[in-house]
Amino acid sequence: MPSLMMKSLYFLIFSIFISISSISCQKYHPLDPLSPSEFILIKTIVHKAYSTSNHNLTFQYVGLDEPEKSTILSWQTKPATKPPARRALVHARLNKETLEIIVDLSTRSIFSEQRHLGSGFPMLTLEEQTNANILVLKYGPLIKSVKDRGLDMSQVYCSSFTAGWYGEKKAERVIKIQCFYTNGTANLYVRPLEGILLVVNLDEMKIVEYHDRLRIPLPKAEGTEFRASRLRRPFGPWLNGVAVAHEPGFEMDGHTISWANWKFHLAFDARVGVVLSQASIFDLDKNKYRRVLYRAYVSELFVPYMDPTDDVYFKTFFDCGEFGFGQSAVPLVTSADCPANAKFVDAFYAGPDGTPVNISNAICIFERHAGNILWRHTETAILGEEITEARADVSLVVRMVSTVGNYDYILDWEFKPAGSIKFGVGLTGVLEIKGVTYTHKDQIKEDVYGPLLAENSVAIHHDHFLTYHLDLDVDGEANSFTKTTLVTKRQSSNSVNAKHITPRKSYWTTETEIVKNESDAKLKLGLRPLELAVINPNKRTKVGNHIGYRLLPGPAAIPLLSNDDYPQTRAPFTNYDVWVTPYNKSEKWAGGKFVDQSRGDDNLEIWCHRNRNIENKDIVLWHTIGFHHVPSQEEFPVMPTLTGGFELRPTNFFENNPVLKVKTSKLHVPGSNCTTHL
Ligand SMILES: *[C@@H]1O[C@H](CO)[C@@H](O)[C@H](O)[C@H]1NC(C)=O
Ligand SMILES: *[C@@H]1O[C@H](CO)[C@@H](O)[C@H](O)[C@H]1NC(C)=O
Ligand SMILES: *[C@@H]1O[C@H](CO)[C@@H](O)[C@H](O)[C@H]1NC(C)=O
Ligand SMILES: *[C@@H]1O[C@H](CO)[C@@H](O)[C@H](O)[C@H]1NC(C)=O
Ligand SMILES: *[C@@H]1O[C@H](CO)[C@@H](O)[C@H](O)[C@H]1NC(C)=O
Ligand SMILES: *[C@@H]1O[C@H](CO)[C@@H](O)[C@H](O)[C@H]1NC(C)=O
Ligand SMILES: [Cu+2]
Repeated sequence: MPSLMMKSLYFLIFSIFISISSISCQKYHPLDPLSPSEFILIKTIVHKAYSTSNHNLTFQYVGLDEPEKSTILSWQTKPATKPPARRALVHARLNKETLEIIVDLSTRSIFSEQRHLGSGFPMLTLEEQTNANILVLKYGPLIKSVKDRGLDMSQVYCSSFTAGWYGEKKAERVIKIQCFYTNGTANLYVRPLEGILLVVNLDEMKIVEYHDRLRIPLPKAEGTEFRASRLRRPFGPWLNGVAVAHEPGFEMDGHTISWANWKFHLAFDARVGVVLSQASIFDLDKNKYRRVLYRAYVSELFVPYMDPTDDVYFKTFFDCGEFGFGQSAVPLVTSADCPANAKFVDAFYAGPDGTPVNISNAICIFERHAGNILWRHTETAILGEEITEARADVSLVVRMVSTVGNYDYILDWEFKPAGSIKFGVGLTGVLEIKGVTYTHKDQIKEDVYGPLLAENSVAIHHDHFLTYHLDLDVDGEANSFTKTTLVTKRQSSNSVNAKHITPRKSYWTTETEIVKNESDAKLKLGLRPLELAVINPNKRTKVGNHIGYRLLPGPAAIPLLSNDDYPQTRAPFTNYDVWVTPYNKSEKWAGGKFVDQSRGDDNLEIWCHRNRNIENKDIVLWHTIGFHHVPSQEEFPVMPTLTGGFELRPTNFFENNPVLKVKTSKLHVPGSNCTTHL
């Protein structure tokens, strides 16, 4: 979705080496995100190497080129030895070409360089989008169109939208621009100047197309405001802020976080945002940490809009690969985005000139005391005694919010003492609005591609598909993926073996299959009774069950676009809710490496054509959760959060309840335990 130009004002360009001392004394981890000083070093090395071609080189993406998993794991067993080489992956544009450069920070040199000759372009920088949005404001034909509509140019703001790919042979790096009218509202996305569309060539920073097709009344500013300072009475309901008595009980050593029985590494990447690594859980019986998850992050977020007309059809966004989910992260607001006692972490990415940009308070970490029950039981059968045991549930949440133009995505990673990791997503922000002539539903006799939410304002139907990369290492790398089907069995009364005939006619039981190859692992989940797990086929509990983790899937939303429609050919990884691939360091992003204007030749679906063996291998689980979004009036002018998510939950991983012997501190708030009668 579009880049909001105002956003860059929040960011402070971080200048030079201040933080080095504080960083170098922290414990080093090979998966640590690139630090501000490392970004500066990368910039220096790249500029030196490409000095002949001057500094027109732009850094589109700079991220950690992580060492191979085997290298990291073997180094961790003998940390006194030399750590794995520290390298960065740079996607750069130079002279209208895309370069894929690997920089070696240890030797301060270019490790490898490749020109990308295939289809697709790298992630867009926020600055080039802002520049394009500002460039068009001086364009004569646009100024004339605005004047012709009787509007004031000083109230016009423009926003950029990736162009997608619709079979064009010629590959020019372009972006489409749509303009909006503010005039007293901060909610510009709901006031489109319908009919006006510009195309800007980003390599030349030149307007290459201009359209003014329609005259549609501008949706009203009235009723679109969301700033508390501009809203008028009546207000309500009154909500108490989040009161938390505790200091969050976690420790952070470098980027490694320990909390309750969990330990994990937290990193940040410009393209995908939060990256969790090496999550392990302490097992009281075995008196050691056991491995669960090697790496997890949102690898792509596909958002196709369902309006095939001239000014909208191209709106089929890949928020990670095109806009950068991490780059779009915003500073979090204490006591609203996160509870008052949350701990905040700053995040960094490379700006277009390679200089680090600081997103302050990009991530927050807090304990969630949601008033839930961890487990309980009341026993009344023992005469003369009533036994009640109850334990309060507490979890640790890592949160990030990414604002990709009009939409805000809240991403939560929640660690639970009982062994689950919950992945949550919240959708909020402003809907994509299309201006129409209609002011009442009864006037509409055609398909307008979404519901009318206010006069002259249609909110376009769309989807959100989030594809998570989940590299589980359940008690080690060698894992298998199992499908357990619940099947109905008939109980036959004349069965020869039936010793006791009961009146029951049926029951269900389980049939488990170890999935052998990639093609058998891709699944469309419906309402089928199916249990999915990643198990360690080489390890069993004392009573013989395979050690494993279950996937409790999130909302499944099978794509409704036809398979031959361009956006769907670029996002075939959404055709299934679950995929399993063997670990391969370079298969990181479900949408492929170069997603802007990609042509569907590099993505998760293509990789799986090899139909590799996945049994007793180091495997990666990919899970897509989806939302078909039919907007409603409550979502205007700004949308209350809609949430979804999924869970990884231990299944025969522990010998018994891992929180049986949990100790909780009881807080007593005076006057809080009063009882009334119903
Ligand atoms: C660098 O970019 C500027 C502005 O687009 C252009 O005028 C100049 O020719 C470019 N230089 C090279 C060497 O490409
Ligand atoms: C802009 O807002 C002012 C003040 O509310 C109003 O008088 C004017 O008509 C508005 N102009 C347009 C073009 O909406
Ligand atoms: C990032 O920005 C925040 C807020 O301005 C500041 O407190 C912090 O020191 C900055 N971090 C670095 C490394 O500059
Ligand atoms: C995948 O493995 C299954 C056995 O689990 C086998 O029946 C199937 O033919 C294999 N698929 C391919 C395409 O090899
Ligand atoms: C890893 O994946 C890439 C991209 O799919 C492929 O080109 C490469 O051959 C794979 N490497 C191995 C060892 O399978
Ligand atoms: C509240 O709980 C405390 C401690 O258990 C107890 O002493 C007190 O009597 C309770 N008050 C009420 C109103 O139940
Ligand atoms: Cu939506």
